[in-house]
Amino acid sequence: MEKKEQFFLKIYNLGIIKFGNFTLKSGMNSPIYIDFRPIASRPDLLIKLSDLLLHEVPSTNFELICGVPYAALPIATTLSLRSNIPLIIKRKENKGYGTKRMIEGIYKKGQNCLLIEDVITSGDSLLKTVIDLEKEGLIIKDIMSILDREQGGIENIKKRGYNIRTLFRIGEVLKMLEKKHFLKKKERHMIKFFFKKKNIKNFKKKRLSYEEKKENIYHPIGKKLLDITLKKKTNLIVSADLVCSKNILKLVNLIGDLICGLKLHVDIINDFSLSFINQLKNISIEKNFLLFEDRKLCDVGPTNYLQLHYGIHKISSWADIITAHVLAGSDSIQNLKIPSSMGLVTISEMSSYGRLSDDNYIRKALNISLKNTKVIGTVAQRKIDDKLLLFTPGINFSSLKKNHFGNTYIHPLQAFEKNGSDFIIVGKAIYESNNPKIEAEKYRNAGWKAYENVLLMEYK
Ligand code: 5BU
Repeated sequence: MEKKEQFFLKIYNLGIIKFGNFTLKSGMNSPIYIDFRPIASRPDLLIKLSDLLLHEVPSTNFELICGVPYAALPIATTLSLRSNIPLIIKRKENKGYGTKRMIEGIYKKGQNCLLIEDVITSGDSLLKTVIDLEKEGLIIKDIMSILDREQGGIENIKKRGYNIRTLFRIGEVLKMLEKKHFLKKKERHMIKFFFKKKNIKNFKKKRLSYEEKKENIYHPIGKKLLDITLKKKTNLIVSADLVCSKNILKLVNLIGDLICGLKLHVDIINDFSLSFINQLKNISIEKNFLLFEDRKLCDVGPTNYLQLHYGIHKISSWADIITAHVLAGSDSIQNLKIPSSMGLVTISEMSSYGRLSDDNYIRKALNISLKNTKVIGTVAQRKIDDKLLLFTPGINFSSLKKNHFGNTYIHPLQAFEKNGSDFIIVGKAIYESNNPKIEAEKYRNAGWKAYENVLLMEYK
């Protein structure tokens, strides 16, 4: 233990633990951020670390070593060099050209592979790697992590039948750092807070109610959408992807009472006119829902500005919400002169099959969204910061529709439970059905039930 302690104090001095307010990959907030990457620049410490890991591996019955990308790569490499056991490299995403392999190196199906993870929180990203390796026919029995944040990850992995061990546990190391007077007063305070939170539901991020969300959202349109949702008890936005204005009006008359928003693609409407929009606007006021133009602005700022305010659609004159990609960077949505009565919904991660956005892009898109005061929320397929509303398209009850015409579909329950959605967006499943009203009722009820279930589940 002494040896391990000494070692930890050395790596601590490299700045591997940071104190502040961080959002982790899983979407959880944390006052502590741990990053082992600086060790890559210290060969002496890398060697010590891999020797400690080798000493504690659950068994020595493995023929390959693999690190969870990217932080564990240099550590796994050193382990391979120290033990003379071959390394394989797991890619985060396939390179899209050449062999398109997800795993590089020499290996055979049926070989036993030791997996190395740096920090384990929920265990979700570790499980993704395990699944990818197993898909290649490799056998994963043993997993070694450097530090366990003690937030349920180890139990989660063990439950699935893997042997997992960790070199350090957050509780132990923080206590040790305190004992050795390595921590400042403020840091000690943060740790106390950390432990308090940790005892509640494994520090799991709880789902905020719509009422609580309202406190977090400053934009009037964001608040208005939440008010409507609460009043009408519906988080359903219907996507009326119809090409004839008469049919849109017909649909809206049927389902207007059941929705908090109506999503349009005005550029697909054959007989678009501002008088049609006026009629729609009147119904939206009468039935109390917002008009959501899914324009997906995606150009440089000045062009986005023109597309928003001019042309035959004059979107800014009637839409309550408009969507925009942030592919062109934060400035592209900065000076759009959006009316104060209109909110922006960014697209951080589409629901489409084979979407190109990776974790890095999504993180940057979410950051841009958080910093822009016009943005009320975003489209993403994961949990996001509570200061944004989360819109989820690609909703269908039927599992047969999992991958249909390039879109992927999930059940409303999954949207709320897994992704932390606030609003479900449903198109074809409603407007193509024989009875859109009944179908809209079903989706409305399912969306609301899913929301209530998640509230209960996490408030336990
Ligand atoms: P569907 O019929 O339920 O598949 O309709 C989904 C709607 O949401 C459709 O208008 C799409 O253009 C829109 N959409 C989507 O499907 N996925 C996304 O990531 C985004 C929008 Br952003």
